Amino acid sequence: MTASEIEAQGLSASPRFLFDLHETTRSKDGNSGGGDVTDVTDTFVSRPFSLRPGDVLNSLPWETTLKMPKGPLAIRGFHAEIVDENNASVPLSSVYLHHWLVFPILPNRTDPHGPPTLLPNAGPCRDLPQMFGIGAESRGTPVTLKAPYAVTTSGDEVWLANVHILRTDNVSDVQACIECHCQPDGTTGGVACCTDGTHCVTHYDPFVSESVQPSPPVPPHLRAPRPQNLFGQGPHPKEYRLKYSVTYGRITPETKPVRVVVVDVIQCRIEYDVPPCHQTHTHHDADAAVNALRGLEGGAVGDGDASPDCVDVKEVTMTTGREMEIAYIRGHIHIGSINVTLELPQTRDDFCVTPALYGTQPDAPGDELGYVSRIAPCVYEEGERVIPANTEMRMRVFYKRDRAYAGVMGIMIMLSHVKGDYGTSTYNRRHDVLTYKNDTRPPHTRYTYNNGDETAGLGDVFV
Ligand SMILES: [Cu+2]
Repeated sequence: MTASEIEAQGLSASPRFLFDLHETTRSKDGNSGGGDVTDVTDTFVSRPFSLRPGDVLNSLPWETTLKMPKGPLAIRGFHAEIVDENNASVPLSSVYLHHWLVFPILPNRTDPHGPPTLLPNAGPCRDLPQMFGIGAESRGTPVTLKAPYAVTTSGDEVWLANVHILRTDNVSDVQACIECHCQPDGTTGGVACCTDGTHCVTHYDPFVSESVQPSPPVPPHLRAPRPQNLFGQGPHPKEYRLKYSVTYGRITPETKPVRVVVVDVIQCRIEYDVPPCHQTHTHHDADAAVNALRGLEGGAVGDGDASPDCVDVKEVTMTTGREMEIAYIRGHIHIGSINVTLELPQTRDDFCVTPALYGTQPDAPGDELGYVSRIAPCVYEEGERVIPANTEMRMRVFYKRDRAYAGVMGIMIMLSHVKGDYGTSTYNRRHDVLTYKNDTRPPHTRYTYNNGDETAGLGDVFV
C-alpha cells in the first residue's frame, strides 16, 4: 500500500469491516507511570466476517475505518489479533494475520468527497507510512510506551487500516500460501502474489470444479477466482472478527510526544527473498554468523538450527538528524528470521537486539509452533537511551538459510521523542530524524527534508 494510493482515494461508502466498542478498562499501574496517571484501554471488535479454508482477504484502507477513542489522546499501547465468533483467540495456523497497518488521515476539509491527507510516520519510506500495526507477531508484540512517552493525537484524525488475512487450515502448502509465493519453485514471494480474493489450494479443492485458468497464470498453490463447489458440499465458511485495543491517557504538559520511525533494511524496497545456504557462501556471511550466534546465546532465537555458515544478513547505516530520546524499538521480521540488531558503530555499542520468538505448541494462539509469535522489543524509561544528533546507527537483519524464505521483510520500528517536538505525533511529519547514510534510492522516491509543509501547524494540544 503506497502513500500516494491512500491519498488518492476518498473513503468508501461500503466498508469491509464495521467495529463496535467491546469494553473499556482502566489501569493505574504499569506503563501509565503510576501515581496520578490513569490509562484507559478501549477494545473494539469487528462485526463477523466469513472465510473459507484457503481464502485470502486484503482490505484496503479506504474500505476499513477504525473506531477510536474520542479527543486528543496520549496513546501508549496498540494491540490487535483475530478472534472467532465467540471472541476467542484464533491461532496463526488457522488464520494467518499477514499484516495489519493503521494510518491516520485528515479528511478533506473543503470537499467531503475529496481525497484526504495522509499523515505518514516520520521514517524515510514513503511506502511504509503506517503509524501502528505490522505482522503475524502482532498478538504477542503490542506497542507499549512508558509514560511520559506517548503517540499523541489531535482527535481530528480518521484512522484507516489495511488488513491482510489468510485462512490456512486445510491448505495444501501453508508455506507457499503465507509467504505468498510468486513462482512454483518458491524462490520469490510478496504481497502482490496473494491479493484480495485469491485462494490458496486446500485439501478440499480436488472435489470442486476447476476454475478457468486466469491470465496471467497463478502459481500452483493459488486459485483465482475462488473455486465453486460442484455439489453444494465441502467446507463451510467460519466467522471471525478483528479485535484491537488502544491504551491511552490524557495529554498533559509532561507528555513527551514520540515520532514513529519505520526503517527498512533494504532501503524501502520492503520485501526480499532469502536463498538456502547451499547456493552461495560469501565472506560476509561468516561475519553475520558471529552476530547471529551472539543472539543464539541469549536463547531467544527460534529452533536454533542457524549454523555459522548458513545465515543471511542485510545491513544498512543511518544517521540521526536530531537528538533522539528512544522510547521503544522492535523489529518486524518473518518466519526464518533470527533477529534485528541496532548498534552504534562509532562506540561499538550493540544497544538493541530484538529477536524473533518462535511458538512451541501446535495450534496454540500466541505460541503457535513454527510461527514467529512474538518479537521482543527494547523498551526504555524516560531519558534512559538518548542518541545525539549526527550519530551513525547500523541496523542488521539476520535470517536462517536452512531453506528458501520468500517475501520476507527486515523492518525496524522506533518510537522516540525529539527535543523541541511539541503538539501531536500524527501532525509532526518531518522526516529528518533518521536518514539512510548512503541512500541508494532514486531521488523521486524520497521525502524532501527541508519542506516546511511536512509539519502541519497544529500547535500544542493540551487538555
Ligand atoms: Cu512483513
